[in-house]
Amino acid sequence: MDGIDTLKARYLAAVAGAADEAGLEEVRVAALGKKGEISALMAGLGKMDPEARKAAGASLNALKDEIDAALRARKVALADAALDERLKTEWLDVTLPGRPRPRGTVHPVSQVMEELTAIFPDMGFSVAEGPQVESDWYNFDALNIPPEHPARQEHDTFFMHRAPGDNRPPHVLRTHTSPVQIRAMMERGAPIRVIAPGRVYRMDMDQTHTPMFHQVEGLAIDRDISMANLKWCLEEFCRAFFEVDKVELRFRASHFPFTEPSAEVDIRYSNTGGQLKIGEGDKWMEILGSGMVHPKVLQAAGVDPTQWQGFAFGMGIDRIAMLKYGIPDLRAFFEADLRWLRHYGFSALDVPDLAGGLSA
Ligand code: 2NL
Repeated sequence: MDGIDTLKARYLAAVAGAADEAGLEEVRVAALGKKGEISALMAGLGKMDPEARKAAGASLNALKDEIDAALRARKVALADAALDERLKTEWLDVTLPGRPRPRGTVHPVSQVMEELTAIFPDMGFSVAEGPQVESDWYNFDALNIPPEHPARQEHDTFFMHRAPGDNRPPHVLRTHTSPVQIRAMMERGAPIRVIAPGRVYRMDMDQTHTPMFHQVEGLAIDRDISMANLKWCLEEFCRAFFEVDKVELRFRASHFPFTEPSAEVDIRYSNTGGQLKIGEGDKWMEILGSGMVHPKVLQAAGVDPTQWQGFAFGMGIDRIAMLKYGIPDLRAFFEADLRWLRHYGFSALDVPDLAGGLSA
């Protein structure tokens, strides 16, 4: 048997040399475990005579305590070292500036869509949607647009391709959202109050036109709806939309196949050093087209024109979004990115050439 001092030196060295907790546990089991070396020595005490047992027992106990203490200390040291190692690799400089995250914004057209679909429903209108590919009946015939009308020419409207021998009725990309309102009348009958916002398509591309744009149309049919109701409704809308107390609208006689009489509607505004103000000043800007729904249109939609009448209007959304949010140029919607949208985001009504450009 090794002397106590030899044992002690061996186990303390083993403890000091243990590389991790598992190694440390091996040392513990070898020395102090049930079948460990020191435990075996302790078991042997019983066979000694009392004098020798006393001396050996005391020194074995002291050895056991010392190894035990060394194991605990080494365990703490290993845990500290492991933590130090982690802190070396996982440190965080809390003084660094934050990483910029890309910010999104709601597109002005989407924003205006949301505004429209809040304002009109406040006046009792529901919101309707419909297909963007329409039969030429819904897009044209039902709206009293005759076959020879220029809008029905191949170069103004996108016609769907038909294979030779395919005799289904022609379909087009809708040129306005009117067909949505025709469908609503056919499905729901009169009385009805509905708006139809959405994408529309025309073969047009220049500084102020794009082949796809957005429109909102409105329709109110009842027993005795008049142009007076139309005027009030549009004034209420403009007040809410442009966020001004007073608006003034001017109705100019016009012509659309689907309304009779028809009127284009202008809004009063001023332009002081490029700052546009709605509701004051001596300038007029066209914002929409409107009229009393033509009896033939009611008839086509299954509504009896001897019993019902009403108004309809149509308005370009891109245009009024540009006006409200001070965006001078359609290119901001297409070529541009968030920098443009952010730049123009909320600088409303402050662009010099917008009105002139729009009504041209
Ligand atoms: C414009 C003119 C207008 C309508 C759209 C309409 C719809 C039905 C019946 C009758 Cl279902 N009319 N819509 C009426 C007048 C004018 O739009 O210049 N829009 C930008």
